[in-house]
Amino acid sequence: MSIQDTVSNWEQLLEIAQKNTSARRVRRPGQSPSTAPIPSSLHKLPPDTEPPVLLYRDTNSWCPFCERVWFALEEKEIPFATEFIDLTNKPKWYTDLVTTTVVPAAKIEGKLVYESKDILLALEERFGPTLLPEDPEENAVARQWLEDAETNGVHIVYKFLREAPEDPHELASLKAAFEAKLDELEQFLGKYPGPYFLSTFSVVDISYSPHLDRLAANLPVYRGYQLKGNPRYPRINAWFEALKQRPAYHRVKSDDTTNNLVVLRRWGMTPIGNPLPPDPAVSQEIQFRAEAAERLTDNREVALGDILKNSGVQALAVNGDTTAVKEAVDFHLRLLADYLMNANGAALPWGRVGDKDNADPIVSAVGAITLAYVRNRICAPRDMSAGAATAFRAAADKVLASLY
Ligand SMILES: N[C@@H](CCC(=O)N[C@@H](CS)C(=O)NCC(=O)O)C(=O)O
Repeated sequence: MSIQDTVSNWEQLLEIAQKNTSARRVRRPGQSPSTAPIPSSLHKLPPDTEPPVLLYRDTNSWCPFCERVWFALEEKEIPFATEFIDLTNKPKWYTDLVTTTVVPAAKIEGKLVYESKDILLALEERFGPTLLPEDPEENAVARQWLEDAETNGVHIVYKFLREAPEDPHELASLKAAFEAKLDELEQFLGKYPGPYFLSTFSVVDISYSPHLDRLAANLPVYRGYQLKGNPRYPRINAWFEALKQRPAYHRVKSDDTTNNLVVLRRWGMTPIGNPLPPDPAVSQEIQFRAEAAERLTDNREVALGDILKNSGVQALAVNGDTTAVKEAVDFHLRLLADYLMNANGAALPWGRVGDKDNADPIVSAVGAITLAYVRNRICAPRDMSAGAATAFRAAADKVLASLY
């Protein structure tokens, strides 16, 4: 029996994975990103009808402002289409269309709107259920807090993360300004009953969520500062917990590892902790494992091409023949999908792969590169949901540990 036969084939893997998850994405051959989520309410549209909203957002799903709009569309269950804009090479038609040239922008029943706050308000005007309080006084507070979220979210809160003054006094004063802002958010959260900013979930929660999520992931790793579990911010922590109850949030949110790698890649910041921290609660839930396996299996051609092109693995080709390298990459991807589907829990039930004493060192090396590469490359929610990405990375680590 060849080592290839020790693992399920792709067809078997796709079948079992799809039985265990309802998550589906559309493939986008030759495009980036190579898959796209299907809005949860698209099925509500009569056949051959254009969705009422077209959202322009970034290709990598890294943009917190795009996340706001996506979150509102999912919360309000508005069917929408997405056009991805590559921010490293913006198409001329986009910069001609949107004068600020940034994302997000949206066409709402054909009318162009940009600036995330204005898009949220435009969606409120046109579609229910409302995410603004009906009580006039509370409504006025909501609109003011929405304005505040612009400055709090970006200019003040991110300064402590991004600016790294040499002078410790300057850093201390950035930290003090940051803490004062969070203290103010604590106060806001205490104004109305319940865990949200207002008496019900609203656009204010939506506006803060992408920024506070990113900060909660980044600050421990880049500034040694904990937001989650910090007794100074009990209401912010209760608010994080309340968000977790919302299905729309899970569809659009990222995970801590993605958020930390983005900071490293985009801003070149120096981590003082591991930017790939173990995720606090590695999900063993079968639907997340199945979603991860289904994504990998369905999109394996693109994953294989990406690994061959960008991971450096081709350097292991003997005499320039890449056939064996390709086979070994494919095999290890299958091993990963198989582990996600068939091995639950801590141990690899099928033990170490093949006969260790006679293992081909190049095959093992290709496997190690493949697994390390995909673990760092996967990006939520661009490629799969945050829960699935967490399960994916944990599985990649486990399979990697079984190679040598
Ligand atoms: N105030 C804007 C900010 C949008 C924004 O900064 N978008 C960034 C991505 S996170 C962007 O498009 N950057 C590309 C660029 O500046 O060229 C909003 O709320 O919509």
